[in-house]
Amino acid sequence: MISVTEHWLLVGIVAVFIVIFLLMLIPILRSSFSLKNNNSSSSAVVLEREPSDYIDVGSPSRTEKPKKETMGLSKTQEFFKAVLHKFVNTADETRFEHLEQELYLGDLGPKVVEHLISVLQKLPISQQQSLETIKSVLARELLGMLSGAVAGAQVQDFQTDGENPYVCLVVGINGVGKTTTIGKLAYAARKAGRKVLVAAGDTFRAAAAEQLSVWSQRAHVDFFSPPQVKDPAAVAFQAVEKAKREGYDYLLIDTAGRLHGSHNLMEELKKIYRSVTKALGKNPHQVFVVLDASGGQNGIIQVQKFKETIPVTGVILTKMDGSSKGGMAVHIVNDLKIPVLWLGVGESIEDLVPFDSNRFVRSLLGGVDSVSPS
Ligand SMILES: Nc1nc2c(ncn2[C@@H]2O[C@H](COP(=O)(O)OP(=O)(O)O)[C@@H](O)[C@H]2O)c(=O)[nH]1
Ligand SMILES: [Mg+2]
Repeated sequence: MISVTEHWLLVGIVAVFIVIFLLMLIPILRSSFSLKNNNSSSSAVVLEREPSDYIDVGSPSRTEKPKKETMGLSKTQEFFKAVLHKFVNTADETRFEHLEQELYLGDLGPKVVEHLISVLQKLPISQQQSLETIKSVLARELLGMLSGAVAGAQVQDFQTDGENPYVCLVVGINGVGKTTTIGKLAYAARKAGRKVLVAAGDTFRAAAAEQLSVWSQRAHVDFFSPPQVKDPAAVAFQAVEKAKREGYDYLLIDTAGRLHGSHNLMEELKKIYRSVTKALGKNPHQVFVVLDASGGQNGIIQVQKFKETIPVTGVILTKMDGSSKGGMAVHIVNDLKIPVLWLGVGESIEDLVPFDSNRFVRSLLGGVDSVSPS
């Protein structure tokens, strides 16, 4: 039997243990509570991020780095890999016919495909069956074709050659990614040290200016959209005047993109072009056509139409991340003699990669040991 004193002593010791145990639980409970809170407000946190946070703190694009390394070409790479494997492993006489048909599906365009087939046919049979030889011969030929219209490095680096404001018109049909691409370009140009202005020349859709305004905030650049002005040519004119007056280095003008078949759109673009020329005292420095890479051959027709209307200086291929039609870039450069300048590889502000023919060809072919000399 224990005495009353001993009984109370035991109760006291148990009570002390309970208190210590509870004190140890507090930090654990606290951290799990705050974790829950963070989770519930994570979308708000993302919206309020500074652009620099997109690089440094767990941004979506950081986790998608390989996409940038392959220039968004992983789907295109898979396609070409399967085609070439099949070719080198088939002894059948019809394999060139099959290869030709499959390369057409790769959206390289008929001229490019015919040339590649004729070069491969001239190789000795033993070399036709070596995947490495085939890849290095194709790499040499594709690089040659991509040198037909070289993307100016100074354009990709946002150099203005002392031409301020450096004015870029961004055109393309609806939904290809013009506004998104302007956001990405503005962000990259600002990071390159330029003072950037973006102008809402798409007055056709009410939400278009708002969308560009959001991108300008994300990119931390200035936004221009004069209220009540419905004529896109007048917006462009006033934007150039503002850029001149306020010492902007870089002006990006968004435009509407109703169907390219629409006569009105092309007339409107001509008018915008003339308007910029008038305000600037010379032609705009760049006219970028934005193309959705998943559109394949249809995109080639679009570029041709725009080229007939205004002097196009470069193409930006978007949505490469979801497309196996990266071969389009070769078609554009080789046949239309227009450089491909950037590739859009996703929906976030950093998902824009400067086009580089060496990296492009290596990614397309899934790596090349050496480029065979001609
Ligand atoms: N996956 C992906 N989506 C893109 C890319 N560029 C644009 N988009 C999406 O394409 C859609 C249309 O873009 P928007 O800029 O409004 O096109 P616009 O009508 O030509 O101005 C939007 O949902 C964008 O997020 C890209 O490179 N990759
Ligand atoms: Mg738009």
